[in-house]
Amino acid sequence: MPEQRRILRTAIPGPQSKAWHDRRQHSVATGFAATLPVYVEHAGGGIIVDADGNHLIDFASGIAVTSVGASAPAVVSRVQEQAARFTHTCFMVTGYDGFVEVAEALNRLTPGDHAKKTALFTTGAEAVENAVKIARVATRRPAIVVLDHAYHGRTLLTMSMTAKNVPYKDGFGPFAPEVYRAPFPYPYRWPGGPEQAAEQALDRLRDIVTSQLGPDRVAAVVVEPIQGEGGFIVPPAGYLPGLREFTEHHGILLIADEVQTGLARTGDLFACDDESVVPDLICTAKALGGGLPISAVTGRASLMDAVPPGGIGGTYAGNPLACAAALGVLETIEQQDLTGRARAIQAAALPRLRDLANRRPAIGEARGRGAMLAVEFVQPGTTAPAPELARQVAERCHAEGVLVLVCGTYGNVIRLLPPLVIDDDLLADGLSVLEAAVAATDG
Ligand code: PLZ
Repeated sequence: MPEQRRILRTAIPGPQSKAWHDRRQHSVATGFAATLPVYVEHAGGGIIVDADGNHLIDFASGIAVTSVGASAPAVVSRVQEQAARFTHTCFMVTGYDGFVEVAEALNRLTPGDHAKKTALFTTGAEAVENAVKIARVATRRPAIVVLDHAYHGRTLLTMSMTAKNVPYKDGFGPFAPEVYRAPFPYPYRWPGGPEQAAEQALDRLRDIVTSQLGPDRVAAVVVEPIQGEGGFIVPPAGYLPGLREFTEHHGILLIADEVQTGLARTGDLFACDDESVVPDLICTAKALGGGLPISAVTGRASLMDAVPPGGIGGTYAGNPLACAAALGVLETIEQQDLTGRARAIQAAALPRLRDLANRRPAIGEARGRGAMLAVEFVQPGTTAPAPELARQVAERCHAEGVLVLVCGTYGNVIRLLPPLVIDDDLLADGLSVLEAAVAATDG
């Protein structure tokens, strides 16, 4: 594991990274964004080492993927062992132990103690898309309800389910049909104030479903229990249980997209656990594979088995290397109590972010749960989004060797997603850099 200390040897990016970036400009499609154009040499714990030997503090985890670290010993050794046994068979052709073991583990660990089954895939979008396919077959209903600020992926269906136009949808239509949208209770921006958000958002959704769509045409409501790309929006207490109650009453499935929130990130194994909400289907990806591409749909056995053999699958779905990695991830989460570690990160960081929000008028709100934390930038004295300020603060952090990501429907939220294994000193150092960057930027 690289030395767990922020070290700047060159400007960021340094000459080696710049050379790689130059080659990239000539060879890689411009459609891929580049948050910070450094090129990575190795990574582990809370540190990313770039091609110039700079040690950057990782507050991104490759977008909530490397929760156990980018080179966790249990992941590395299991993947090495599996690679030497065999790399691929295609599970639809001939089976292997790892796929079954990951399915068993997810059936056991996901919310609810009913009979469950699991289907493995490769990406988060694929999990969400398959959850919709399963829900439509199981209910024989066409319509899907999604929410404002939602992010579900970049495939045609999941892009259609995603809320934000630029950059995800602009020019890529026409979109998939039978996708309808209801408000998400965004406490900071709810017109009636945060106390009203849960009940009023539920009222609108109930009205859309009953008076516009017809409940018996709606297969599922798909919800991120804490919204990720949309701005780390935590719904008020009562919203998710209210959604559960309403959907259940109408035989509408509740699909939790826990692609970003799942696997210990929020201080519980799943964000739904916080209010003991039991979805019918739950989508996981990202942290599940610790960096190897794997995703899953886990749900009620009766629903999962509504699809006949051959109806779902994929060449690489539940690839053996990715399954080996997932077993290493689950082992690491348990052995190192990473749910507890996520709560400890919240305890150390959220008070500092709240204090910063109190001191700096350009921060409208600090929020989040576990190691999924954020600050939202506004024009001082208003709630008008300040995306330019968020971008400048992020750039300063990058220049000082702290990798943060910007998100939000309005591009004005800086989010912190450190690996759960980051040590206390690195976390504290990274937060100090962020605090200084805000102070230097917001005038
Ligand atoms: N559902 C809740 O957060 C992926 C997107 C990065 P894939 N979020 C990162 C980008 O700009 O492409 C995500 C998510 C939620 C689904 C997905 C999609 O997961 O593995 O990227 O397909």
